[in-house]
Amino acid sequence: MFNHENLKKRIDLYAMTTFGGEFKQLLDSEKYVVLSKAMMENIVPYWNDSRKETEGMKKAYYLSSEYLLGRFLTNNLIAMDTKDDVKRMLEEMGVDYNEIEESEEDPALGNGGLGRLAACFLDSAATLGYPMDGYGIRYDFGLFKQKIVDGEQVEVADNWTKYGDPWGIRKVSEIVRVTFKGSEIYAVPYDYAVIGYGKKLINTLRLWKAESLEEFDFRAFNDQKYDQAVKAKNDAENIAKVLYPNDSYEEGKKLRLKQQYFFVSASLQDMIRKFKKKDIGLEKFPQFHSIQLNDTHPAVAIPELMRLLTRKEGLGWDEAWAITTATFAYTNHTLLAEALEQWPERYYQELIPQVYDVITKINSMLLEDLRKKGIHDHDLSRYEIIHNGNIRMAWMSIYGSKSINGVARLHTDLLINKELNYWYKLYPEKFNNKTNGITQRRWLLQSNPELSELVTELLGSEEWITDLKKLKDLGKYTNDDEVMERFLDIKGTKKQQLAEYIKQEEGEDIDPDSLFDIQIKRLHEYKRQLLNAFHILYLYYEIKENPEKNTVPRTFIFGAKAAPGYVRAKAIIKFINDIAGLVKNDPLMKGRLKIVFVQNYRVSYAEKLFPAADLSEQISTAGKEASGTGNMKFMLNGAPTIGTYDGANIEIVEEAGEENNYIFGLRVEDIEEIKDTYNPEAIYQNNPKLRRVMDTLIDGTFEDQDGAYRELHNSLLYGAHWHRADNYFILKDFDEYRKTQEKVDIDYRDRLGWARKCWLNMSNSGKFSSDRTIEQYAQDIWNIDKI
Ligand code: 26Q
Repeated sequence: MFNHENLKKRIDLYAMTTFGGEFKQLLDSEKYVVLSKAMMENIVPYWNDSRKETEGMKKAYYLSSEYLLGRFLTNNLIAMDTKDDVKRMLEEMGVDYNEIEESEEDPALGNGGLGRLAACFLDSAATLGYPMDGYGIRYDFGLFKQKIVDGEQVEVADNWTKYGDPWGIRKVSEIVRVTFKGSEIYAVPYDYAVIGYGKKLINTLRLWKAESLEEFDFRAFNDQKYDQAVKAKNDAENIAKVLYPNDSYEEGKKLRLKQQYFFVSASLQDMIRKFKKKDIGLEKFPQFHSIQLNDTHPAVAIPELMRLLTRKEGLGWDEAWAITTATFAYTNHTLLAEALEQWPERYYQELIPQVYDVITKINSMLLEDLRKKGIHDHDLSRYEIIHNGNIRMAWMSIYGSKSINGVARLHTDLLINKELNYWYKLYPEKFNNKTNGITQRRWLLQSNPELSELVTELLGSEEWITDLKKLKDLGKYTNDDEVMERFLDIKGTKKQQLAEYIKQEEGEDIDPDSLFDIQIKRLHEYKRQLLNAFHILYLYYEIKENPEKNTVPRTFIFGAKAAPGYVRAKAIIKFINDIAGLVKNDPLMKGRLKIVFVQNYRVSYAEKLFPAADLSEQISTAGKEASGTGNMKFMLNGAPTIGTYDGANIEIVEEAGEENNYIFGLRVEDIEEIKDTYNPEAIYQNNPKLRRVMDTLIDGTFEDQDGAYRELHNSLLYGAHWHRADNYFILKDFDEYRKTQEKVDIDYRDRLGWARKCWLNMSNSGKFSSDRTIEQYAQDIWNIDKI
C-alpha cells in the first residue's frame, strides 16, 4: 500500500544523508536519486518474494551484451501503480514531477534495436509472470551522446551514473572471478529490479562491473612508479568501461572480446554456483535453465559452459555436450555479411587459451559429426567453426544450440532458404521464427497517456495493457467521426508537445499543423536515410519551379546516431543538415517544408517522437532489415508506414491492410533478379530530376569539406572496392518512392480519411506486443511455466 507520510519521511532522510540538504533545495537530478532510492524500499520486499516464488522453477536466462533500457523512474512507478500518488505527493510539496523525470539520464547501455528488444523482453517476461533473468555488462559509459555542431555529429562521453545509480544494488557477496591469460579479475554484480506491470513478478537484470583484485601495488608506489601502481586496477576496470558504438560492422577489437568473455563467464559461473546449492545434479541443468543468446555477442558461452562442466565440474565431454546443446538457443538479428562476428584465432589464443582449446575440440567434433552424416570432405570447409584463421561465432551458435530463430517471417525465411540453407539441411528442426515485438507499457501507456486514456475509455477496460490483441475491438469506431475527431485532437496534442520540446532542445520552430514525417533509427546505408534526403530535395526543387503547386506542409524529422568510424553515415548526417539549412534559408519554403535533425536520439526522445508521428519511414532495401521494431512503435501510436517489403513491415501491413499503408519498391525477388546487371548510371542519365538532386553532392550546392560528398556520389554511380554501384538500390527505388509520397500528400488532405488509416493501424497492432513474442519463446524454446 502506498503510504504518503512514510515516503515523505524517507525522502527527507535520503536528501539529508546523501546530499546533505532539504529535498526541496536539491538539484532536480539529486531529487531524482532521492525519490528513486525511497521507492526502492517499496520494491525490495516484492522482489524478495518473487525470488522465493520462483525458487525451484525452470528459468530462462537472457544473455545480451546490450540493454537499451531507457529511464527507470516513470516505468517503475507505473509498474508499481504509484505514479499518480507520487505525483500528487510531490505537488503538495511544491515539487514538479516532470522536472525530476526529465533529469534522469537514460541508461543507454545498448546501440539500437537489439538492445531495446532485450529491454522490451524483460518487461514482458516479468509482466506475464515468466521467470526470466537478464545478464549483461554494466558499462561505465553507455552509447555516446550526440551533438550536432555545424551540421556534423560530435560524440560526447555518456557518464550515465554521474549522479548515482539508485536502482542498482551492488551485491559484493556474489562476486565471481574471471580468468584471462595472465590475470584474474572480479566481476561484481549490480542487480536491477525488472518489475512486471501490476508487480505480479519482479525479475532481475544482473549487470557485471569489472574490478581489480588488487586495488593498489604498494611496492611500485613506494618505488615512485605511480602508473604501475594502478595499472592492474585500470586494466581490469577498462573491460567494462565503455559500450562499443558499432552496431553492424565488426571491428575485431580485443577489448570487445574481453567484454564478451567477461560477462558470459561470470553469468555461467553464477548460474552453476546457485544450481549446485540445490543438490540436484548437473546433468539436470537443462531442466532448470534455458539460455537465450542475443545474437552471437555472448556465443562464447557455448565453449565456456563446456569448459566449466568438463574441467571444473569433472563431467565427461559427451555428457557436457548434451547439457550444453539442450541449454542454449540462438537468435540471429542480421543477414548483413559484414555484421557476422568472426574473431581471429590468435585473439582467443592470447586472451583466453583455456576456451580456445575447447573450441578446437568442438570444431573437431563437428567435422566428425558431418562426416558421419555423409558430408563430403570438400563440403566440410563451409561448416568449419575455425576457418581461415577465424572463429565463426554464428557457426558455433548454430552447432551448440537447440534452437535458431530469426526475428521476422521474411528474415527467418531468408535464413532458412538462403543464407543458412546448408545448415538448415543438417538441422531443420532447430530453425524457427519469432517475430519481434515491443512493450505497450512503455510505448503507449507511458509515452502516450492521452491516447491510452481514450483506448481504455472506449474499450471499457485496461486489459489491453497486458493483452494488446484487445485493441482489435476498437475497429468498430473507425467510421465514428466523433471518435476520429478526438483521436485527431490527441495526435495534435502530441505534435504540439513535441514541437515545444524540439524548440527547447534544438531551437527550431516546427508547425504542429504540418505533416510530421519521421525517420528515427541508427544511421546506415541500408536503412536509406539518403533516399529520404533525396526525396526532400526533390520536393524543394519542385516547389522552386512551381511555387503555386499545392503541397501539404511537411516537417521531416530525423534522429540517428552514426558509428563514429562510419564515414559515409556521418556524411549523410551532414547532408541532411545541409538540406535543412538550405530549406530554412529560403523564404519560399516557409509554411511548406521544414527539416529537423534532432540531436542525441535515444529512448527518452523516442518516447516523444513516436506518438507525434503522422508518417513512419521504413524504407530499407528489401532483405536487409531483419525486422525493425520502430516500425511497430509508430503503428501502435497510429501512424501509417511508408515502406518497403522488408522485415516486419510485411507483417505490419498484413495486419493493418496495405490500403492503410504505403508500400513501394523492389522486393527481395526483384533484387535477386536484377542485381547482377544493375546499372544505376543509366537511371541517373535518364532521370534528370533525380540527377539534379544527386548532383547537389558534387555541384557546389553544398560545401564538400573533405570529399565525403563526392565519395557518396561515387559510391552510388561507380561503387567502391568493396561493393558494386548503388549497393542499396536507392536510384532504382527513387521514382516509386517519390510517387508513393505523392499519394501520401493527397491522402493526408482528407483529415478523417487519414485518421481512419491511423486508427486501423493502431487497432490492428496487437500482434506486435513483445508479450506475444515472449509467450512464443517461453512455449516453443524455453519450455518454462508462469508463476
Ligand atoms: C558486433 C561486434 C563488434 C561490435 C559491435 C557489434 C554489434 C553490436 C550491436 C553488432 C550488431 C549490433 C546490433 C544490431 C541490431 O540492433 N540489430 C537489429 O536488431 C533488431 C532486433 O531484432 C532488428 O529489429 C533490426 O532489424 C536489426 O537491425
